[in-house]
Amino acid sequence: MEWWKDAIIYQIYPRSFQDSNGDGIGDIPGIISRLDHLQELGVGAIWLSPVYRSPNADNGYDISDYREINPEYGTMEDMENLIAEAGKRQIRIIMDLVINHTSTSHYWFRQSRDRTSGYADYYYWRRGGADGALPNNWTGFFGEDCWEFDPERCEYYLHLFAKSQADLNYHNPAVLEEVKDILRFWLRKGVAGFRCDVINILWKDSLENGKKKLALTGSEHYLSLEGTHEILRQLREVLDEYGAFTVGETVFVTPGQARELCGRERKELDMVFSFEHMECDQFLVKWLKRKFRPKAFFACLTKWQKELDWNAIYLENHDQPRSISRFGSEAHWKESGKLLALLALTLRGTPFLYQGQEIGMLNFDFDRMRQLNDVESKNVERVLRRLHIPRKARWRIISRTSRDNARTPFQWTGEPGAGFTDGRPWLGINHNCEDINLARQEQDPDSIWNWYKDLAALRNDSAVLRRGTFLPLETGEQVFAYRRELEGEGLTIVLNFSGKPARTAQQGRVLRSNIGRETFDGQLAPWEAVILQ
Ligand code: ISL
Ligand code: CA
Repeated sequence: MEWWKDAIIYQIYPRSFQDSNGDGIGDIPGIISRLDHLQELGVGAIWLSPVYRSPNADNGYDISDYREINPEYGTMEDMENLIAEAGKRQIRIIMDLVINHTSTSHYWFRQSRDRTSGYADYYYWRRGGADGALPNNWTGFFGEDCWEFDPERCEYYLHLFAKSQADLNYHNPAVLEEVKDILRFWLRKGVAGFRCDVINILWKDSLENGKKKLALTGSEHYLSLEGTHEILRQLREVLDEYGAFTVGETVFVTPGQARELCGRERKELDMVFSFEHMECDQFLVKWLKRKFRPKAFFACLTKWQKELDWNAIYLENHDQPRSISRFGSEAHWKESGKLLALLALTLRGTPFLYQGQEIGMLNFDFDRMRQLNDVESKNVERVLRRLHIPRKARWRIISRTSRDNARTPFQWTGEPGAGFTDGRPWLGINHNCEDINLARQEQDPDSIWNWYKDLAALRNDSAVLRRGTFLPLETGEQVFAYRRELEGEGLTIVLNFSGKPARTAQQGRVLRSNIGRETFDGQLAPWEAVILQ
């Protein structure tokens, strides 16, 4: 029961994981060829970012057919093979469920342009104002307006993300029935569950103007509303027929809202990805970075550990810059990478590791816009240009926040193509690939990769780490210490988030140390991380 409390889950961004046919694009046969890597790491499930048919305006988060595989990634047979091959290794497959919006190339949307079709109300269509004004003043997630005029229907449609991602209208019950069918389709194929994209914004209570804000004007009309809870409970009935698991990506949730979305008794989601700890290095909006303050980060993690019984633990995903570049130190690459690994694998909750994290991949080393692919980065660039922000400043903002930081191809080897492809990769490979790659780290017993494997095995073997309670011990300027306890046994974790040495009051016998220490006297080296018994 509740296998997902014991498993480590690994996120694959298929486009960048492993190419098998030299077209420079990662694919499903490529993933199958790397399952042994995941088994070696000790993961119990894979969350696959979208592999459905899609025109790729947002790399698969704009779906044009939920029952087909994107031909760039392979065939349905490949997908079935993946489920079977992963199964042989006791690895479950979790699909990405993107149901807030579809691509405007989806059949539903194309039909929806015709008011007399059965699909007329599948999306939010509205007339604009007489003076050419948009239907309301909402602003979207990618930093621009969220209404687009469709000349065929002569109305605007709502899109909270890119303009080819039209929001589905859940006021129309037919939409939810369609989604239930999609769930059944995939569950019958043997997937274990879903990661539900921006799932707490499904229900829009009205399309009235919102209170003006720096970002996301209008969000009070759709963030975590009762209508969404009702939808989730209905979906849960279908999921329960198959014993399926869900993790919701829930934007801007408070712990209280998160409890309402994933409390056991609520019968909605199993757990949620919250964002607060990802906001510790930003100012008001994600594009404005400020210095990372470890103390605020510790306080935030502690708060969520205390307020939720079970968290989805993550430091990286396909939308976030790499964690070493952000919370650690590229100068202390190995130590800080290992420290972050220790954090990710010892908090209470289900750890989600993102591809490349296990070898300490860093942010991209691009130097101009043209090298980027991310639709969000491109939109933001346009907005900044409109605001007359000079080029250098624009690049500074975008390069630190771009989602492409996490999307460069996986660095399997130090060869050209990084072992990812024989062809031209769809997105540039980081030049540090000669130093940071799996092949090299496999040879080095002291590598980040071997450390991840070791910690994953430790967690998989340790009931204390998997199920123990969380007790905060220290949340200092640079030291974070906490204890995990279960049935009289306990482990203490001490982390020094700084290039400077530190002292801690914690004591114990060293079970793991990222600098190979054997005994501990309370002195911490720069970026030192230990587990004490
Ligand atoms: O991190 C963010 C943007 O950089 C968030 O605002 C993000 O857009 C939000 O978390 C929603 O993300 C999800 O839905 C998007 C898709 O682009 C992201 O990749 C996905 O994770 C729209 O489907
Ligand atoms: Ca390919």
